[in-house]
Amino acid sequence: MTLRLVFLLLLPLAARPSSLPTDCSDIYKAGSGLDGVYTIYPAGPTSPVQVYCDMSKDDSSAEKWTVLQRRQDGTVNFYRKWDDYKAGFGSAAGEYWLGLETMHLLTQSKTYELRVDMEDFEGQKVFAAYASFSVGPESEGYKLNLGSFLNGAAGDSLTYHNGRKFTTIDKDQDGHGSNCAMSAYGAFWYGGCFHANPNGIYAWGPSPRAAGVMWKTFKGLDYSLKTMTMKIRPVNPPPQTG
Ligand SMILES: [Ca+2]
Repeated sequence: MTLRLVFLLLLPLAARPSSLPTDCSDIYKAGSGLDGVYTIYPAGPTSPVQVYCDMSKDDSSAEKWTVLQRRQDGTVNFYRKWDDYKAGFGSAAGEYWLGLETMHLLTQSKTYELRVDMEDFEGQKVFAAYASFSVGPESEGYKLNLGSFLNGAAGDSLTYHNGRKFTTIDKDQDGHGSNCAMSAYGAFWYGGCFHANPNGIYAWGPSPRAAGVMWKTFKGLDYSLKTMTMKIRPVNPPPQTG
């Protein structure tokens, strides 16, 4: 085999890592237009992660949604410890949490906007949209960096959590004297404690103990929602900074 032939055979292999999809938008642009479970590589070829892609045919944007978190039927237990919230859990085909480390890696390379979709048990569907979303490194407690509230009938229950570190039942980084993950039966970027509790216990509607899947500006803090989904897509072009 000539050196020239070896080079030509190796070239596609060498080029492959840079073309691995980092998010659902990459997958869509590579030709896969159907909603469903795909594998993304937020930090190169050694970091495959299964994720649900919302390719939203109903909007004209060329950028598509990568689902970070989804509640819909209570089949997955979200009352978990730090290691699970760091690594991710559940099934990309159903309820899941993508994982803080993956969220951090994913949001380093592009600027993403966030949309939170939710529905109550009476069939009312609303959302809340934010200009940007990223998660800091573990050394900074996986701090939430959230842009301004854009729109959505759900109202803004997430700005309260901007700049907070992530808290679980076994890692208290909140701004409360006790542990909000314990009192809210969840895990989140708690302050003292929350306006939104997407990872709370699945409680089928009225939940007077303020421990359910909640969004204060939509149904208050005594109602656990039927569904909640957090998803991100690249902002194109990225907003001006400075
Ligand atoms: Ca605390």
